[in-house]
Amino acid sequence: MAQGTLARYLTEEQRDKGVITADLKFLIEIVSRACQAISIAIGKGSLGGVLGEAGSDNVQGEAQKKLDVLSNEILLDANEWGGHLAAMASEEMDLPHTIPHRYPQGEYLLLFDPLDGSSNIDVNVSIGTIFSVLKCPEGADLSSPEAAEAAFLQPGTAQVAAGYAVYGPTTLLVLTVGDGVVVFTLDREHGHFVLTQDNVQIPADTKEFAINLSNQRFWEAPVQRYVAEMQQGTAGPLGKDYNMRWVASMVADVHRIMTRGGIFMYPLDSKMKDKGGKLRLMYEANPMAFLVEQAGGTATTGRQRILEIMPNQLHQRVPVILGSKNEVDRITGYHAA
Ligand code: P6P
Repeated sequence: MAQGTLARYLTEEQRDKGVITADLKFLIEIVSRACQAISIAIGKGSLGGVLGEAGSDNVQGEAQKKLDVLSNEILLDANEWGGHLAAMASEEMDLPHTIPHRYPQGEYLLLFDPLDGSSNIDVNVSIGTIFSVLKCPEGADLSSPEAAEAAFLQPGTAQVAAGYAVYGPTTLLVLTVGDGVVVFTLDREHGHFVLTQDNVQIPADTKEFAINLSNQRFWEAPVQRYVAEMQQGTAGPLGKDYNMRWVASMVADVHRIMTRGGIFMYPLDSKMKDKGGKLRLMYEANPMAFLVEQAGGTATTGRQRILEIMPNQLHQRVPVILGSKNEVDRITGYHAA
């Protein structure tokens, strides 16, 4: 495996393989540096005065943590001057952030959940940053934040890059530019990300599932059936004992699956049927689905491939079932039965 840094990997993808442009290379490097800054802020915890509520709500109506707001500002400030972006969109902002006229505009759209899993911040459990990159359509109307939303409404198959940083015992950056999935570990001493895993492959089978069981009474029949069969273990139709994990931080649960397989489910349930689901399509489901598929896994809503959903609004929510191919195919099959 080529030992090297993020800069070397991106240079090889751009210069040697022509997979990405110089601007996309620059964009990803900028985002990685923002993730380093977020990692440092998180690491300070109480000592940095960054824990607790910010005293405001986000567009989702959720109380914002101080670190949610800080992480969002770090990503906006890091990216708006570079000349590589046409606009940005965030879970923490109702409307897109258009590039101030004092800076040149670029060809890319950056979407992010600046700090996913923030309910875990104050209890010191892993959280993360999720990002997705699209190309801005030719002639898009970016004259105002309201007008700019339309430019983002592209299916997940249009992504040119996606990744997440997971702020755990170590800070990792997991990335795809459409050429497989690679993992970088933050070397805090030298201040850069070092390539520590390339060609990530999710095992097609697993004995581990992730779901919030407290919602069981709200699930649809196919999910009830599938989870019940896993709970029956070797005595049941699946013929094996399963283990369960639920970190309640999508980045942490997905990273476990990227590392050793598993199936993650936040399915549609009667409690939130009118909202369309819990997780957001554009900056949670789509980037994670791109990464999972690039690592040989599958990602559906239970009824359709996530990456093929045509979005109709920026903060749209969708059901998410992703991970080990044979397990995701099974429960997706139950939805079709
Ligand atoms: P619940 C975090 O708020 C998040 O958006 C995902 O990171 C996580 O998978 C999910 O919500 C947890 O939801 O209902 O278990 O708290």
